Amino acid sequence: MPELILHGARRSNLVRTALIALAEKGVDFTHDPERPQTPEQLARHPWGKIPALTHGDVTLYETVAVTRYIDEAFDGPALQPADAAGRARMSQWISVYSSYFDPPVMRQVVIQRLLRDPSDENMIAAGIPESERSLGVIDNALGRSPYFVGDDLTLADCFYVPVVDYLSMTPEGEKMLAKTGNVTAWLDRMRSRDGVKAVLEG
Ligand SMILES: N[C@@H](CCC(=O)N[C@@H](CS)C(=O)NCC(=O)O)C(=O)O
Repeated sequence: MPELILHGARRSNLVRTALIALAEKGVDFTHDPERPQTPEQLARHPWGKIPALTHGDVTLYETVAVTRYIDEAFDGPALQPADAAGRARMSQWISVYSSYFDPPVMRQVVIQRLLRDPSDENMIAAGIPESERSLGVIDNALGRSPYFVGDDLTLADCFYVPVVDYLSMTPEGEKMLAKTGNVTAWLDRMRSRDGVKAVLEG
């Protein structure tokens, strides 16, 4: 079996998504903590972003492709629902994540508050209404089932948890999460899983 390598610094929320999928699946891999935009990463990803994955002659970028490969190419617990409706709902939540959740929550609030010095206060303030709206939508969904799609963790949960975990470390996030009890209960549920915990605390 060729060596499976995940490329990308663990500070990235999307690298964390892939690391959680690997941990939940129980797959052996090597972690290459590559930074974005290096010549090596540009050779794997045309936009130089992280994560990317290599496995023998397979090279993949885009987290949705990377995580689907992790789930489908290796033995271990299934990270995607078995039925068509469940798989479609999982895809819906991953698409919602990319289109409506990550841009305001991660890019505008979390990155500015936790990683930029000085933070762009205007960008944070502008990101709060859409962050609240997106959190409200996922709060409703997580009031109906313990995970995004039913009773079991799927790839959808792996996308959201690194961002919600980071958000909880910001004062803005603390206030928003105080109003979304289903999201905070889900975050506790996720943090209690060995695979998730190892990545978030690693
Ligand atoms: N659509 C890509 C987004 C990847 C992405 O934006 N990764 C961020 C880290 S979370 C990154 O590489 N940022 C650095 C850069 O844009 O140069 C995916 O799903 O993998």
